[in-house]
Amino acid sequence: MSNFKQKFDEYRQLIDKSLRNYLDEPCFDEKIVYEAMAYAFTGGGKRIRPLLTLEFCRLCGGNIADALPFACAIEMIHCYSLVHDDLPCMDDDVLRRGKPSCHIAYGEAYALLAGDGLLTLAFETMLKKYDGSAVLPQNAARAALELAKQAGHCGMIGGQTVDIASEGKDIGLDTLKLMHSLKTGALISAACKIGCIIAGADDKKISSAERYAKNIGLAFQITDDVLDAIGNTEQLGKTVGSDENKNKTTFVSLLGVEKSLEQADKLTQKAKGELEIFGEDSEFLCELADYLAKRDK
Ligand code: GRG
Repeated sequence: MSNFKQKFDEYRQLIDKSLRNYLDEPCFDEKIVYEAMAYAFTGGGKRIRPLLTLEFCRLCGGNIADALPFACAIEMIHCYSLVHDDLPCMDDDVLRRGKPSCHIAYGEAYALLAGDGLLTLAFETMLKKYDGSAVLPQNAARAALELAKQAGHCGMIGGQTVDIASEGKDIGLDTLKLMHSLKTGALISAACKIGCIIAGADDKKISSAERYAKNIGLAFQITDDVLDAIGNTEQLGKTVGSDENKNKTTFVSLLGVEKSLEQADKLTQKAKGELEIFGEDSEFLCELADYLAKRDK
């Protein structure tokens, strides 16, 4: 096993365990939304966003334990977005992470509430006081503000809005890039920047982390489009071919598979260039950029 794979798996295990711990026991007998929230956490997510937060924090000299609540908050928001995205009024998908989507398992109303519950739990988790935490209150507030902005109507929700407004229309590459920079890129940006913020890094490092995020975010989405076009449902744990079935404009429909992969590669190289400021210790993030562009799930 290469070092990369080992570190990736260690981070994932830490994140999986911590997510569970941040979800306190339900405060009354009716546990269904609590269970739906726990369900939405589990089932083989790659945990890319929280992993980025932890690694950027470490690279900037911070303590991983201090970044953990923030990393998990980002994953909670990601999980909520997947639950809501799968609802019949959105993408109407029945399979997520190899399991029935949350609304298939718990019904639409509870899935909606579970998504809302995860969104609010994210802010509770970031703003709670943890024994021994060395995070400065101003850095915690800055991180929470960053996540609120990137997840909101000028970020991820904005991307989803562009997506819905584009349905049934022929959109060009610029609109497609805008949509994905918001829908996928905003949360990835938040993840990278927040890792730096928690470690108290300077603005130069935060800006480099943001540019790294923008490039891997777009490469990640291009790969997602390619996987939807030529991947396999079992491997991916979600329905493939859904973009074509829904007549969606994608990088593959505009550029074809080969050119899309070339673009993903260029963006990955650019992302890696942004790591120079972090020194030689940034090898893991270099390999992560490659992994994201070449992944098969
Ligand atoms: C709030 C309804 C609503 C939507 C927000 C982010 C988003 C917009 C919707 C989620 C669905 C989606 C396909 C987004 C594109 C980004 C993407 C490829 C998400 C999947 O992320 P991975 O591959 O998933 O990191 P895992 O399962 O590994 O966590």
